[in-house]
Amino acid sequence: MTVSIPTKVVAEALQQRIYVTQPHLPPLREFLPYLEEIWESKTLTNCGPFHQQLERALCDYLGVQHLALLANGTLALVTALQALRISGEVITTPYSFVATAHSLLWNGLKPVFVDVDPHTLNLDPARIEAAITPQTTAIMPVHCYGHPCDVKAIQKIADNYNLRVIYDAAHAFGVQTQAGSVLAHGDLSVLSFHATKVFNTFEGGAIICPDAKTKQRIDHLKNFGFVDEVTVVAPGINGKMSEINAAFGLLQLRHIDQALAARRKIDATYRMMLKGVPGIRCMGNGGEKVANHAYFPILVDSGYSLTRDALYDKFRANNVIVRRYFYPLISDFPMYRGLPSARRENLTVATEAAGKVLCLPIYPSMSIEDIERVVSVIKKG
Ligand code: T4K
Repeated sequence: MTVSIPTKVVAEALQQRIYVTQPHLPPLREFLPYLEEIWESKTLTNCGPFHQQLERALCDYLGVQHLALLANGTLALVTALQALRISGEVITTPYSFVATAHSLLWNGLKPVFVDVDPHTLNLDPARIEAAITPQTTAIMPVHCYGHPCDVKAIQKIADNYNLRVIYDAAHAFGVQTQAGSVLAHGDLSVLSFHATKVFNTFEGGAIICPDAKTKQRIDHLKNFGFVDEVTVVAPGINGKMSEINAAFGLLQLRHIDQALAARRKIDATYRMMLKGVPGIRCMGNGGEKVANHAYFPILVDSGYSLTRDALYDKFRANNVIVRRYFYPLISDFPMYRGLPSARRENLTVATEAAGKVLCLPIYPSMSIEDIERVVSVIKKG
């Protein structure tokens, strides 16, 4: 017996998967000379020449004074908190990747969740003061999707209450406001160079710091606390970036402007194609002068023909792997939901956004045909 499968079903199954992102990879042949140099020198790690070169090159590219490379963004967050000797309670956002709050738990700190602003989905400064207690020592906001936080308002509160500010800037590589690099705000900013990020070193991260002394402390902390062969000043971790990752970062820097330009074009194309689709809202710019288009979040409102989750399932059925960044909220995960600040009624804006958001695919090599395929799933409803 022959079973006939409708041609439409076959065609859909044969369509290539489109993922929410794909890492930007320069031509392999361009990486080989770096590898030859590593093979020649036999320096594989421990802050070797490529590591040092990348730190300098990133300072120049990003327009910041001091930068310490780390093995990934999570270790960079954990180390940043240690570098400033943060204790007690830290005010943070529930609307982020779970690593933001995990970095606090790894340091024995208590996260205090505060709701987000409905436009930027970043920590709402108007709600921070009410969450401050005598135990509060710091604020950890996130420049979510690379959209800048209200850095001025946050700094004002921090100054008034003598709090430190550590920005989780994992999404904010290259973002600039009118005042220059968004990474220059607060006491420290932390970047991620994970494979899924705008600038990737396979795995990697960095801490941006304002002075050489803090950078030196971070450099000690990421190397077990060693200052010299016989002196250990803190219970540091092994957080060093390897020479292979650093070399790859140097190569990536040669291609980054091209990659950012490609993202800009895709962002503009989506906005043009999705204009006027009822119930679909593209998240606006967060006031940045130079954006990095790290993500393309849309909000699925009640005016759309499907719920957010039904649209998510429909995408999957069409081999388009969109993601619900950031659902569930961090405050809903088991290790956080018992905290008083994790109550849903305390986080209504974040809860609503987590129920509406879908991040559409965006990456430099995305073709116009792929963009059209993504948009057609939405338009078919
Ligand atoms: N703070 C914030 C605000 C963050 O967003 C993150 C990381 C951190 C801190 C911590 O930084 P790191 O310690 O990671 O440096 C991904 C990433 O793993 C994570 O780095 C990122 N945030 C988060 C938002 O997204 P998943 O679980 O969504 O990743 P995954 O493996 O599902 O990848 C998404 C898609 O990307 C895949 O469907 C296909 C594509 N992909 C992924 C990888 C890893 C590739 O094509 N190649 C790859 O190698 O978390």
